[in-house]
Amino acid sequence: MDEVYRCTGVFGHRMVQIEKEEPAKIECHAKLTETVLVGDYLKCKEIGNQLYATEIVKRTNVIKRINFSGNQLLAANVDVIFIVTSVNNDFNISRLERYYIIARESGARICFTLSKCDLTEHYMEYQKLLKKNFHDADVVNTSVYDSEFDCTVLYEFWNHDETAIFIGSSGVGKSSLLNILLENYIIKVQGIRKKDDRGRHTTTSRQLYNLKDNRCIIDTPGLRSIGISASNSNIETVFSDIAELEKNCRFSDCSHSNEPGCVVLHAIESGALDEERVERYLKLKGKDGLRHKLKYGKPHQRQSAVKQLKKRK
Ligand SMILES: Nc1nc2c(ncn2[C@@H]2O[C@H](COP(=O)(O)OP(=O)(O)OP(=O)(O)O)[C@@H](O)[C@H]2O)c(=O)[nH]1
Ligand SMILES: [Mg+2]
Ligand SMILES: [Zn+2]
Repeated sequence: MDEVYRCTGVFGHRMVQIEKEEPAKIECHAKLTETVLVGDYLKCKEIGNQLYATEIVKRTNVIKRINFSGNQLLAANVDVIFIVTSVNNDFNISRLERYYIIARESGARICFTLSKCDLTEHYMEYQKLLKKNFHDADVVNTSVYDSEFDCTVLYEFWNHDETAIFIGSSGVGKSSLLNILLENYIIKVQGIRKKDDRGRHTTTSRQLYNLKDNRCIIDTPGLRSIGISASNSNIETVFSDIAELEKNCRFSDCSHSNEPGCVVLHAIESGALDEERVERYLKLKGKDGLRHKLKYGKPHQRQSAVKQLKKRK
């Protein structure tokens, strides 16, 4: 008879870890041709004293990005996505927009997790920046080194019996947060680079952990690239103000370069739209950037809000 087990780790192509009384590594049966993901529920069968994964139970959702070889599926059956970002030099709105777009596509609930809030007294400004860029987003402040920031605040977004996942660049402190939730320092963490606060890709594979209250959490390695299809409708969700505005350009296929009646250029020139945001929007849509198009050439050296904030510490 088939038994169903959760996949907690994937090793190479055919070997998966499942959650029995003890974690166990088993092979995929030849008839299972689809790639197994962390978080999958697997039908397993005993054949000649050996347990094999034979089938993947229908997934409720998947998280995916595009990489050089096409769609890459990262995890399955996830209820809550914590997009982790630290309040230091590694804070990068463009990267967060990409994480947010892939997170939204999965249909899971999303919560931005500002990590390392012990590092700056301006952490609320980082929170404001996130709320400004991601309208209705939930944002929490955490630190594993300062008890003023209680990391169990994450439980407000994540119910019993649900699966959550940490995504975010290398070094933002995903595994450190998980060690706190596990109340056990079992996951390796490593210092970040001094010059730019980037991580060292310490976690190298996705792994699902069980917390004692029946919540599950998947730790992931920081992604080196977050590819998104230019037709992903969540681009318009993140940049809804620009997407709305450009409908009023005189030409429906306006490239916002030098067309008469371009409301996007007008909004940039009047200061109503942030030029860097428009650049990021066009880039995600696979279009040429604005920089070389603007009538007044390269914009004056206005510093972005993020740059100003980083300088303040
Ligand atoms: N100041 C401060 N440092 C932290 C905090 N959380 C993590 N760190 C440090 O940040 C560094 C990276 O932490 P990790 O937990 O390994 O980061 P990660 O996101 O898992 O990184 P990858 O596994 O490479 O994706 C370590 O030196 C941690 O001690 C925090 O709340 N405050
Ligand atoms: Mg890690
Ligand atoms: Zn236009």
